[in-house]
Amino acid sequence: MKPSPDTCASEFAHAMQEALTHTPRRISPKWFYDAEGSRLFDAICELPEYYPTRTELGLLDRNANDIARRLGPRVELVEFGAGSLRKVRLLLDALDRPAGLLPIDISAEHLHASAAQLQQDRPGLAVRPLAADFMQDLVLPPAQGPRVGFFPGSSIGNFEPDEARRLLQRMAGWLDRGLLIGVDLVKDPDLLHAAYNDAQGVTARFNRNLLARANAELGADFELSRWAHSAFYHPALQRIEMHLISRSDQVVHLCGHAITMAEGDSLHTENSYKYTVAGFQRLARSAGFEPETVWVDARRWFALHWLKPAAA
Ligand code: AVI
Repeated sequence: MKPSPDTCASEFAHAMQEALTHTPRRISPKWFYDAEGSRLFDAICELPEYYPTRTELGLLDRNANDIARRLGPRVELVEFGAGSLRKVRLLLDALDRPAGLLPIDISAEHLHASAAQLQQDRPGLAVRPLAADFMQDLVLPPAQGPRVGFFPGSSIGNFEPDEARRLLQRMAGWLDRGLLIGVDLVKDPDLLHAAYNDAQGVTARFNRNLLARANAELGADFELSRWAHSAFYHPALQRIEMHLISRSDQVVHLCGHAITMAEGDSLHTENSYKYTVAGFQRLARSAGFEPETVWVDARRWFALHWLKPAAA
């Protein structure tokens, strides 16, 4: 497919060109999430090795009443990176007369499908989906009740700590009641390694989907079989790094550019930071929140933090 000048002027085209022509080669993980990427991420959440989703769902389920009491009555929930809306259903079941739900996600198609399904299941709830990148300027519609943020899945770990602080600061400005946020904990590197190198290769497909998306949307000619998935834990930085490694010398064409990659060259596609409870509380404090309660599973794999806005 020959790319049109329009597609080559898109933000994604710009991000891919920048990533491939600068060293170190690096791109934001937000570009994983086209419709197929969102579907693959949902499949990752079902994998036996990928413990965060199940562990967080267990925490929400076991502590739903306690959580609901702390969040308070008639709140409007704002879910960041909403995806399939599976987790927020548990919260909605426990909350006292929730005033509404504002799910925000970058993947419009996936968001609208999940929101329509939820609206059908809960006709009395005001569900107002917002397809947006909450890292960019975002204007929320007028609130329908005290606002509580819900940011599950440890998606905060996909931001660099400085970016994470800035994002939390912005959230503190939007949320008058507080933020419930899921954060993956520092743990045995073998468990982390397995979670990002699953036996069925779904994470590898998710990683390579970035290239498939560039082929489909930008007319690029990545040969997927010539790119290896690599994910490893960096203990000093407390993060999983995900890369795509060129398996051979090759030339890739993207929007009029011929880009040369040597065997072994890497495109860094994602970081997934892990935090201790105290480490995350420090970050939250530096962003204008006061950590209140934290729920942790018995194996200490995952934490759910309830953060209140710090008193002015
Ligand atoms: C969305 N995010 C929290 C996932 C994570 O674990 O960092 C994305 C992911 N990447 C590979 N597997 C899952």
